[in-house]
Amino acid sequence: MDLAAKVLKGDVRTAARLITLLEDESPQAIGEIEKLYTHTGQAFIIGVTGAPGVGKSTLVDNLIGAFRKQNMTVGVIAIDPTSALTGGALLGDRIRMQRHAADAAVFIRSLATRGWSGGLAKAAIGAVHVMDAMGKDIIFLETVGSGQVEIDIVKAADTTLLVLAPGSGDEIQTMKAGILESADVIAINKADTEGADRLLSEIESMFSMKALNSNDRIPPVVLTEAVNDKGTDELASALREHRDYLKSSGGLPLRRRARAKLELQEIVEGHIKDMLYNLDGSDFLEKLIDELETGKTSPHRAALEIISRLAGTINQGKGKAKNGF
Ligand SMILES: Nc1nc2c(ncn2[C@@H]2O[C@H](COP(=O)(O)OP(=O)(O)OP(=O)(O)O)[C@@H](O)[C@H]2O)c(=O)[nH]1
Ligand SMILES: [Mg+2]
Repeated sequence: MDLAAKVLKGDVRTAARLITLLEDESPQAIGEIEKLYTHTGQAFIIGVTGAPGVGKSTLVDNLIGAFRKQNMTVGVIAIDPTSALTGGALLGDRIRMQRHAADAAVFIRSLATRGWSGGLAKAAIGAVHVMDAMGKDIIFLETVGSGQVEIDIVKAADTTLLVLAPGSGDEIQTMKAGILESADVIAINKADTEGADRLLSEIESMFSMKALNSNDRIPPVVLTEAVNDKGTDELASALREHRDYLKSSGGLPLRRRARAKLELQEIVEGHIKDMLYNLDGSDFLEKLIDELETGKTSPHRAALEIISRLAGTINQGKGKAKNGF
């Protein structure tokens, strides 16, 4: 039996293996994900983002408990952007979510890519497909909201949960632009610590000013104490309400379209990067560089020549990238 067929039957070990192949950007993974693609689209995907250490994993662990009480099956993909540098797995996240490790209906996976940062988004979306095809009802995608790639990943979710915590001073100011705007639900975690109320009123006044200028939906803000499992049910309800809102407002297909677009862009970029990489050191490229040096061509003209050459390669069917998909 192929990997995809086993994943469709819910086989966790095979799913884990397929995600490893995705991380390694293995060509075998391409075919398997292709077979799974038509079986996806059922899961509800929740992106969880926020600064390092605000309590994302502890909150997700609590939310798993809340959704399991309703008999929903859950997948978790925890992404660590730093692991792309160290190549290491994210032990911290798995330890925080240990409570559900023995539950067969819960599948938790940390993700690290070793290649260029774009590979991270590609592997993350691939891992979502795997968990979706396995039949998980809810999929959490946890990522630190620091770089553009991580923000893109979270934007590709159905619902984005932004986690804030008091204590980091200019928390809101330092949030990467775009994150606050893409939040559908906000949790102010570590409500047991100094400054949570102040953070709450800052956020509320910010959104009430915004509300005067637009008809946008104001995200609900929930106070949580993840270490004490407090506020979990309220947070789970806020997430469910957003899902219902997306369904009733027609916003869900738009989000899914945005996700399909992101995935498509990642794939195209992957192919093009592979082709450029293959050109490196070739006579064609060296000759162009010679011409640049001697002023026979301009960078813009040389770039267009490269592009038309790549297009020609694709037409001849030689452009099949080794790793891209
Ligand atoms: N006081 C307090 N500490 C908390 C709370 N929630 C989480 N913590 C602690 O904050 C630390 C970080 O928690 P994590 O859940 O790992 O945070 P994270 O956002 O997933 O961290 P990264 O994945 O490393 O970005 C841990 O030591 C938690 O025990 C809370 O509600 N109150
Ligand atoms: Mg974490």
